[in-house]
Amino acid sequence: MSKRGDFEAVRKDIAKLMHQPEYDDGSAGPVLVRLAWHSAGTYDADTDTGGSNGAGMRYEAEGGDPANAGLQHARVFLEPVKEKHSWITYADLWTLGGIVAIKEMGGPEIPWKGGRTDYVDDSKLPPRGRLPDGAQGSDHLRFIFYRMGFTDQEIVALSGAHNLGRCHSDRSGFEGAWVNNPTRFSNQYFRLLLSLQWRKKRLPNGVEQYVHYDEDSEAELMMLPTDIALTQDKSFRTWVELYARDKDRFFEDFSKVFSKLIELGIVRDEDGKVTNADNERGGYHA
Ligand code: DDH
Repeated sequence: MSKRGDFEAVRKDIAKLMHQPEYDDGSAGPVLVRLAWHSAGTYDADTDTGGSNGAGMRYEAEGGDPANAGLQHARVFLEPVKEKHSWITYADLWTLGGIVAIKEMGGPEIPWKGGRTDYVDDSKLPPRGRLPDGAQGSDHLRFIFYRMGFTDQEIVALSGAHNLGRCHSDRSGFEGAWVNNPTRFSNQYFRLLLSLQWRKKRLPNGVEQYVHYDEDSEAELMMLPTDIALTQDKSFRTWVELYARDKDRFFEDFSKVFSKLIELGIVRDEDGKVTNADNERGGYHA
């Protein structure tokens, strides 16, 4: 048990659980990043519903959304950290887990502040269907991400997270990793999007994705239809090209936009204190 509000101690314990020899590519990192993103990516700016406040994925309505299949692994990885630092809210822990994982995998430092609540406000619950569907194209990407208040540039920067981790046919129906080293954060995803020939492949389960057979590693790399859409849309493509040639710019923009993502729906006063989290019922102010 650490002192209430000692987020440094929590960060250290999250960093320690990154190495998971029995899991996927030996790292808990990618799935922790996806947990942070899905906890926040339900936000709707118009109705001010969804977002990371409330940690709604603990409950069936949100946790059982097929879009969240597999994220229980990330929640289980973090559970010992919650047990040890019981003062931290799940909403803070899940977002902090993502940014610690990105840093541990060689990514940028991402600004993070605590203060999210675990109180579930029924009037703020997101309906299912708010997270993106990889089988779609650029119209869908804009529909989903404009709803959260992101621009085309931010959509492309966020998509660079697909440099990490992999698809699992028993979770999303898609299969494989985007890059050869999926536990090292870089701009490789953008470089491969532009430099390789991607051909459409129908998997045995009927799902269609794009693949490239890499001779060096003798591995098949993959892209989702939504990833390929970033190269086909003029406005998106400009940013893919920039991030493919300028890794520092990608790191800088990714840091800003991921930080914006995990703050969606959180209102703070000038001292950074959250003003729209119900503390009485399960929240904690740093
Ligand atoms: Fe993603 N993502 N994602 N993604 N994502 C998947 C895996 C991972 C889409 C679909 C999928 C973002 C955007 C999109 C990560 C981070 C981020 C999988 C595979 C699918 C499908 C799941 C599975 O089978 O286990 C689509 C569509 C979009 C979009 O429309 C833009 C964003 C914005 C992020 C982010 O973090 C900012 C990560 C990391 C993974 C790897 C997870 C793992 O277990 O490994």
